[in-house]
Amino acid sequence: MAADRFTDQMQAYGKWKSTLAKAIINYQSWLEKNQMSAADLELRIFELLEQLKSDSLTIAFVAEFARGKTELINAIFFSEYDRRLLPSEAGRTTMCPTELFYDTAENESYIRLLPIETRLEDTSISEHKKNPINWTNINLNTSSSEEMAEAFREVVNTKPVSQDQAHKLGLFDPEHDKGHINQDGSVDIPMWRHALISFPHPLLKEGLNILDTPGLNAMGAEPELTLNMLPNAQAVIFVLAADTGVTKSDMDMWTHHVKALNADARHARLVVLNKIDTLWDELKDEGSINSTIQAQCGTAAKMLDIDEKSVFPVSAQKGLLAKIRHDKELVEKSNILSLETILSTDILPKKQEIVRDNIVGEIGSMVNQSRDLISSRLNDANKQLKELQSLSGKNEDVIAHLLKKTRSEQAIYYKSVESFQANRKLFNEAHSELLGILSLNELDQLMSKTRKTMADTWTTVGLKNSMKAFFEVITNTIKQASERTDKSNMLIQGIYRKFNAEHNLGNTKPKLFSMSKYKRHMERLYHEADAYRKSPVTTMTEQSFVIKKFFISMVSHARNTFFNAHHEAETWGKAAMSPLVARIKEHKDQMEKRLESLRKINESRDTLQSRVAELERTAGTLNSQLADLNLLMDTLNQPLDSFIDNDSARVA
Ligand SMILES: Nc1nc2c(ncn2[C@@H]2O[C@H](COP(=O)(O)OP(=O)(O)O)[C@@H](O)[C@H]2O)c(=O)[nH]1
Ligand SMILES: [Mg+2]
Repeated sequence: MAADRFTDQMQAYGKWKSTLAKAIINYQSWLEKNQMSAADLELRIFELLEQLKSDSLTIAFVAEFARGKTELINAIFFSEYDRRLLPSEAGRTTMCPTELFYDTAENESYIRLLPIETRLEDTSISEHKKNPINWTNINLNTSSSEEMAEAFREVVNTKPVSQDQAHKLGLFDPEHDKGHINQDGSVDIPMWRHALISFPHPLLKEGLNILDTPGLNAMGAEPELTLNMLPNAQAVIFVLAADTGVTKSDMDMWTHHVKALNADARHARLVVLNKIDTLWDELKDEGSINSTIQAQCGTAAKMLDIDEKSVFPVSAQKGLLAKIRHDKELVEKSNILSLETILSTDILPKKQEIVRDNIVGEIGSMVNQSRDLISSRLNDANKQLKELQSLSGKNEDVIAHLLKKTRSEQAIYYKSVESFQANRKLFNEAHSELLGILSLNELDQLMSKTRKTMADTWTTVGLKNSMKAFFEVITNTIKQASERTDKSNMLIQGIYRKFNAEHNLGNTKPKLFSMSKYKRHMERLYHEADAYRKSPVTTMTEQSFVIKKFFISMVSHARNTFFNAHHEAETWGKAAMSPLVARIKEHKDQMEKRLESLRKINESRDTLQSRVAELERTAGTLNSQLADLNLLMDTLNQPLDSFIDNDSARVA
């Protein structure tokens, strides 16, 4: 059934990744075998392999509570358990963000739950994740879907606490939540702040991560969701429900947490209109039902200010039921498959493109570099071969003349290497300046100052001002770093151009550095901070601890961004010159070898024949090395199997 399509695509993607990993390992052994490896190359290859291993695809479901997020997850990913795997129910108790994934480092399947009280601490969820001891662990028996579903119920567990305690945790507003007070005056709150669920489901094993988020209220209280988890997801699925239409809190959710997320083309954002079964009316014909559904999609699109075609009407509940019962007609009617198709035809290829750009791009340029080097060796061997062959039967003068000519060529070459070294120094200086600007020392000072001002400030105006000051410094730092980057890029391009032109070294191009990614990141952070400040949640909870927590995590997020920028700039600076340096060394070795063999031939003419034979052997070896590399390159550029199949299927 076509329902398996997303699963198929995920599997094809997993296969593609393991082929890629194999090719990288082959390259690694090729380098070793041919004595072309170096410590920095080894390290980079190791890092790339690790990156590939930990690659994951995150799909986040975001909406106000009770729109059917969890049911949708059940229907799309977990229908083969023949039951409702994750608890989905009416009411607003599901307030615990849940991550579903497969933890390759652990042998066991588990649910880990972080107690709700940890909200009051400054420790972020990602810090807690490093420390399993802070979590309550439940082992999962994956051989029984009943037992699994039962265990998952713990995630939505609640407990009664005093109104005061609930208020402190940001889970109770005395003005709005009067209706939720129990008879004894207590209030039910969720037991858990965050849930991690790991089990070896085929999709999760392929690297799928699913993030099920709670409603607006809890979203606002967990800055990490807004600042970290959602922006990092490849796809965010925003869910509306046909029975409620677009309410004010849906709009708030959309405006403050989802709308800004689609900042770049690599992150997909889908809008789903769920529960269309509530519009199925047996007294109406199919045509008029469909036009009612379409009209609702249209209204939703207009309110969210998006294209009408981007709203997918589905029924998660009927989709799940139909899949369990293998009721094709109902599956069709629930429209759940069209959503799956989008996931596999839109989101997965995007994800593959990212991996291709990052990993294949880098390893590809390493292979290319090796290829350039081998071709230049081959060129040189062939040139020498011709030279020596033409010497046979010539007198000593000719050889002596050639020797002299080669020596003077060598002298010129050494001169230009000197000028290269001087330029390289200039580049290194510019690069150090760039690293200085991105250095965390200064930034840390600013950050601790900002933290302090924020911690001492209790008014929104005060927080706003310190945030403004903070971003002013950040913007300025990024501006300076961009200028230094431009300068470094220009210098390095000049060096390459000059050397290529002088020595006819082909078209070796340097890798350039760019700050734009980090700039965009900070702009988004600013936007988030601004939206957060205006969010109704912050006034609703009227607790500055929530706001403060938000700004504090925002500051550490900014620090992370600079840390990454610094790291990338550092790695870049180290690697930027290496292709050229390798070519220079190679050229120098070749010249020395050539001189050496001319000298020997000059001493004894017998050497000529054996030297020619040796060069012929060398050329043979180089040719087969080139063939190896070409094969490797083909493997790296291989497209995803089933993407091709789909294309041809579509044409057929
Ligand atoms: N009629 C109908 N009800 C649904 C559908 N999807 C979910 N529900 C119901 O809506 C309620 C909330 O669903 P849930 O998945 O827990 O929503 P969440 O809070 O967004 O995760 C539950 O009672 C579900 O049974 C649907 O497609 N049609
Ligand atoms: Mg839910």
